[in-house]
Parts: sequence; structure tokens; C-alpha cells
Amino acid sequence: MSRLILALDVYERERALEIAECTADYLWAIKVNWPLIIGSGLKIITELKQVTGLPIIADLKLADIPNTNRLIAKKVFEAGADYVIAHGFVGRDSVKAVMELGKTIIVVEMSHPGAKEFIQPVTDKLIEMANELGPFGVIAPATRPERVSYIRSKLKPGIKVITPGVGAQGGTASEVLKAGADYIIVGRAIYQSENPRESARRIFEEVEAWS
Ligand code: O7E
Repeated sequence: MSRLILALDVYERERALEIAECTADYLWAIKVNWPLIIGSGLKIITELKQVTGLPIIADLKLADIPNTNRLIAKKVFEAGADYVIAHGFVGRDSVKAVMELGKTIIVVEMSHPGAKEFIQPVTDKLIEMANELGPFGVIAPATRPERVSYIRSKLKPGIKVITPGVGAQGGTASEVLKAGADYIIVGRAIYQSENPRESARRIFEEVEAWS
């Protein structure tokens, strides 16, 4: 099974469906973020599932009070999302509200430079919370393989480490897999390339070499 997740951050429905279809052979799942939901509506989740048969990860990075997290997650799971991503820093009650409705991925660190300001200082506490709640997985930065190793070493076995930041943000698949990532998330390096299928195939093969 593939360990590659496509971050499908385009606005247009037709373009999204076309890229999803032509790369699906090399993917484990498709991640849908706000750009695509704003551009094409929530029904794109249902359509992507129908067209590809792949799991859909709704990356809404939920960060609200439990009731609002619940109201949003309910609609997103109903649309067919298999996983919903929630921020951990808002606290256990908000994360639990999502976990009660379906499989959840918790952000414990992020891949951009600014993540060092506020998130990285509390990553240990976010890992503790993840170990206590037992989500499907956590998000860790492919741009900092040493942090991926650290997060993996502190995390209970069985909780997946999912890493964005390969390609456009400078991370490499082989380094982050070596550091202990279970899945890598790739967006622009696939959907902005001249030939998304070929780019997905190349990254898939790099991932396979480490599996
Ligand atoms: O840089 P790209 O184009 O390969 O896209 C990366 C995708 O991963 C994009 O959708 C972005 O929003 C997401 N992402 C990060 O880049 N960094 C993070 O720290 C976290 C995510 C992410 O997927 O969050 C899930 C919670």
C-alpha cells in the first residue's frame, strides 16, 4: 500500500478531479484543505471518493470550542471524509469532540518556520495528549526530520506520524521516512508539475524504496 498522501490544494472542481484521477494509482489518500472546499464546496469530498475510491482526509485544522468543532466535523464526516484533522493546542475537550465522531489526526507540530514560535514549545504536551487520547495519527514536520524522529520516539506505537513539507517546502521523502514517518503529504510538487501523474509516480517510488 502507498504511503503517499496528495495535498490537493487547488480551487477548481474539474482540475481537482482530473489530478486526483491521474495520480490515484500512486496514493494512499487525498487530503482536502480549505482552498478546495472554498472553491468547490464540501461535495468535492464525496466526488473525490467516488472517482478514486481512496480515503479522504479533511484538513480543516479544527481549532474551536468543542461544540463548534463537533458541528463542523459532523458535516465533514457525513460528506464522506474518512479522517479529520484537528489542532491540539485548543485542548483535550475540543479534540475529543472530533474523535467522538470519527478518525482524527492531531497537529503536534507544523512544517513552516513560524511553527517554532508557538507550537514547537508545546509539542511535548501535545504528544502527551495524543498518547492519552489515541488518535489515528499526528502531524509532524517533514522540513525537520530530527523533529520527526523526536516525535516518533515519544509517541505510543500504533499512532501514525504523518508529515507534510516534502517538495515545495524543502523536505525530502527519503530523509523523513528514515526519521520514522509513516506517511508523507505532498502538494505543489505534484499538482503544480507539468505531469502530475509522473511526479506522483517518482515520489511513490522513492517512498517504496524505503518501505
Ligand atoms: O507544501 P505543499 O504544497 O506540498 O503542501 C503541503 C500541504 O500540507 C498543504 O495542504 C498544507 O496546508 C499542509 N500542511 C503543511 O504544509 N504544514 C503543516 O505543518 C501542516 C500541514 C497539514 O497538512 O496540516 C494538517 C494538519
